[in-house]
This record gives sequence, structure tokens and C-alpha cells, in this order.
Amino acid sequence: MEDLSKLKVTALAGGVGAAKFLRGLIEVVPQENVSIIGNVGDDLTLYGLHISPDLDIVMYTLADLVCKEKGWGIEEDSFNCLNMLSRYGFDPWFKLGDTDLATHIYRTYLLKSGLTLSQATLELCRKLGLKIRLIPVTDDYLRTVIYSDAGRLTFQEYFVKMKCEPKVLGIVFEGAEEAEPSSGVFEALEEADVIVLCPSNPILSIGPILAVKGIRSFLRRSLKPIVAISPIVAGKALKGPADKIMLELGLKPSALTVAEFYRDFLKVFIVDVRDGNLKFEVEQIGIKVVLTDTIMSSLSKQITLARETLKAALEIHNINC
Ligand code: FO1
Repeated sequence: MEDLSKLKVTALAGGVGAAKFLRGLIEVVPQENVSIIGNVGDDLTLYGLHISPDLDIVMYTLADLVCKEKGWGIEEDSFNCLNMLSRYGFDPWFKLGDTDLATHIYRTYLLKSGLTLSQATLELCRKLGLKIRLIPVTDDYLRTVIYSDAGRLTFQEYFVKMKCEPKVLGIVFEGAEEAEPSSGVFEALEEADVIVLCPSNPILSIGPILAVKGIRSFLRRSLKPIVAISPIVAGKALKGPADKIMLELGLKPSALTVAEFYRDFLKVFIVDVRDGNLKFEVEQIGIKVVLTDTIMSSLSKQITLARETLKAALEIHNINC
């Protein structure tokens, strides 16, 4: 078995599940060897501030600042600023804590000073003591828009304001066709020994990343071990609305459906032991399945899942070489 700590890993990530997996990964592989291509489809502008929730969830989790109970925001944050804004007449539907606000203020300041989102993200990460490379998939406009029975909604309006209640009729990644991948994206994919698709919502979190020019075709052509972890266990999303949305789009919520999303490039799929009955069907579409416990309820489980994932990727690579 190769020394896992020497591997260069590039991960596609969005949301809380991804951040938990990555928290385990940085205990297995040094931070300097980890590149993370982050979703920006969830980004929003509020009170004139640029907010990148999926980048911040990764940043805060890896810097051990995240509110563990919610999986986003800062642990023990206060909400004085938001309370005051609500006195001024704003609807405080998006819960921005006082400490969290500093990140959005600094990011917006950097963007207004002429930095790209990638450069601003690098600055934030380094100031938080992180050595990972967190790369927004694009510096251009890219927004996930939900068409629903309540009309056109931005991602956060659907997800937070309306609590995922509207029925989803369609999803569009606005700007994806024109958006250029940010400068570090292909470098990170080319340098990687292993490419990981984190246990994120394949439609809402990984979907916007794969929609950016050239990324999906790079993965299709790549001979590298590409491994994904299923975010669906026993027909239920571990977090978020992936299962509900799949049903509304006429798909069966299952690890098999996730595998279908990635079938044109995925080599290995990490599926929860509770879904052992799906192994045969997934392998029929040409993807090797490794069964393990994917519920990341503690740091030690996050580490174990990261280790299992890298081992599975290397095993398939050695078989194919
Ligand atoms: N999620 C919520 O469910 N409610 C919120 O009010 C909320 C605020 C928020 C503020 C900053 C941030 O970085 C994330 C925040 N999230 C909130 C999480 C976020 O909406 C989603 O988890 C992601 O966009 C999906 O990955």
C-alpha cells in the first residue's frame, strides 16, 4: 500500500457533507497536498456583501471554527448586527452571525479592491491559518436558480427562506456556459494523484462545478482514479434536500441515481454498507463499488472515511495500470 500522506488530492466540494469529509482528509494528507474546487452557485449578495456559503463552510470547518451543530456559520456566534438590521426594517431570513459577517466584509473589501474571488479566498484561508488550496470553480458569475411551483428562486431563497418547501420543476446554473474556470482549477486537476467528489448533493452542489466549461470533459478524458462518496444512504440524503429534489424531478433517491449522474467519468463509488444491495446494479454501469460506513458522526469516522476513500481509489488504479 502506498503512503497515503504523499498523495496529492483534488476534491470537488459543496456544503456540509463535503466539509466534514475534508476535515477527515486533512488528517490523512497534509493540507499542502489538498486542493478543493468549491461551488459558488449558492453565492449571494446581501446588504452589499458578497457571501460564498460553500467556500465558508469548508474554510470554517477546516479551521475548526464552524458551528458543529448546524455545520455552517461560526461556533457560538452572536447576532447583534442582524438584530439591529431587523430594527432598520430588513427581514433577517439569512442568519449572518457577527463573527461570520467579518468574513463577508473582508471578502467584499478585497473584491472591491480588485482581487478576484479566487485571490480573495486564498487571502481568507491563509489568514485563518489554512494551507489547503480552496479554489472557487469560477471567478465569473455562476448562480444556481430553482424554478419551482412558487416561481423563480435563487438557491438561498429556495433553501433557507422557503426551507426547500416549493416543488422543484427545474434547475438552471445561470452563467455556467460563459463562466471560465478560475485559473487554478485545471492545474489542481492535472496535478492530482486522486480526484474525489465529496459526499455533496450531486445536483445542487457538484452540478454547478461540472457545468463550468471543460471540467466534465476533463474528468471524462482523465486516466486518474476518480472516486465519489454517495451522499444518499438508504434512500435518504444525509443532509439537505437531495432526496426530495430527486423525487420531484422523477428520479429515485438512491446511491444508484447518484452513480448515474457521474457514470461518464466515475471509476470508484463509495457506498454505505446499508446500501450493499445496490452494489451489483452500480457495477453493471461500469463503476467499481466499495462498501463502508459513510456516516461521519465523529472526527475519527471522518478520518476513516477519507482513508478508505483514498485506499479504494488507489486499489482500482493499481488494478488498471
Ligand atoms: N443555512 C440555513 O439553513 N439558514 C441560514 O440562515 C443560513 C445562513 C448561512 C450564513 C452563512 C453561511 O456561510 C451559510 C449559511 N447557511 C444557512 C448554510 C447555507 O445556506 C447552505 O448550507 C449552503 O449554501 C448549502 O451548501
